[in-house]
Amino acid sequence: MAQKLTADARKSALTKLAGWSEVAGRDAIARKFVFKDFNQAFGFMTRVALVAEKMDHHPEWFNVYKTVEVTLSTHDAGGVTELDVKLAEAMDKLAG
Ligand code: H2B
Repeated sequence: MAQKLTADARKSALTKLAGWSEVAGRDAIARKFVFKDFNQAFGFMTRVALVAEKMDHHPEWFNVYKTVEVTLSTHDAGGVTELDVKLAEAMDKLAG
């Protein structure tokens, strides 16, 4: 099972993930993506869903129109692991 990152490792990973930040009061990272319109936002979610399913690692997310708010945490580990960092990187790439 993926191991929870130490606070230092999490902070260090975040320096390479532009736009992502720690969630207050929870061992998780979050980013808000804002697209041009709903079509772009939903297309992003569809592409991420395919990656997430392949990774067997899934985001918590909330969509309103062109905004997608994402929280990543590894539920099985009770905090942020390398899987969350990998999924965050994939999301950044897919967001363009
Ligand atoms: N996604 C996330 N974010 N955390 C998990 O611990 C997790 C997951 N576990 N997707 C996976 C599915 C697990 O429940 C299945 C059984 O592999």
